[in-house]
Amino acid sequence: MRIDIISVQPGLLESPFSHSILKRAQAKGLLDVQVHNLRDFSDLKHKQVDDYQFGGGAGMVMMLEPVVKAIEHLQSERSYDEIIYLTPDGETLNQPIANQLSLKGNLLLLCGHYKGIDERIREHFVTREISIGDYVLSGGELAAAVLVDAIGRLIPGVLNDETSALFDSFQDNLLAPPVYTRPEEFRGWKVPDVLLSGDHRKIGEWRHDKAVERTRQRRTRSFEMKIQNPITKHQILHAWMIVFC
Ligand code: 6GU
Repeated sequence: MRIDIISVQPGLLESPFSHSILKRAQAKGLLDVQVHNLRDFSDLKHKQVDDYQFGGGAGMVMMLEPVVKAIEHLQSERSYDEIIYLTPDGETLNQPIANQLSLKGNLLLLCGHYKGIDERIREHFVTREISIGDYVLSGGELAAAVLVDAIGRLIPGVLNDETSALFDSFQDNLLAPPVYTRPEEFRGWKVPDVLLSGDHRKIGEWRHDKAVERTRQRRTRSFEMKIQNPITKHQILHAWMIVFC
């Protein structure tokens, strides 16, 4: 998968993709992330990319021309499955969206800044608008990093144990169950016996029950809808059996 990112703050995107899983994904040739400085596409003397908004009011708007130039330059090199504008008023990112985008070939991400981009870019180029939550960041870069991480780890071959993404929180509409590692006891705090029992069916059931309990406690509003899917429990148990038995 290839992801191009257009940004006025490319420095903010220097390190998020150079560590751990995303670094490995790129080293393996499964993911290629390229960041482009919007200022390189400005024809103005001081590489200006923002301007006052028509109608007045505080706050600058990202100019049409440099953004169009950047998009069309990239489009001349490859075609994009989606041109995604990162903006607080976009649809809120969730696991199904990340799953869907991880199946694409080429993505172009456009990071918003200031008051946002000229509306005509949204009308004529942008195919999808994504937010990472209902709070305001100073720019779309950190949101783009979040999106690339959520997508990148889902590309087949990126995670060591390909099945592990299947068991993430949200993939089965449930939050993840608690996890433990050594030592078995610390300051008298013990690891639940069932996890040490070696009985994988019981462990699977315990994990499912804990996941349900956690989802009920922490996602009360959406819980009823999620747990009403009667095949979920069966599917999860089945998946655990495949992995461990
Ligand atoms: Cl995508 N951009 C900005 N500026 N703020 C955000 C966001 C995006 N998502 C949540 N808050």
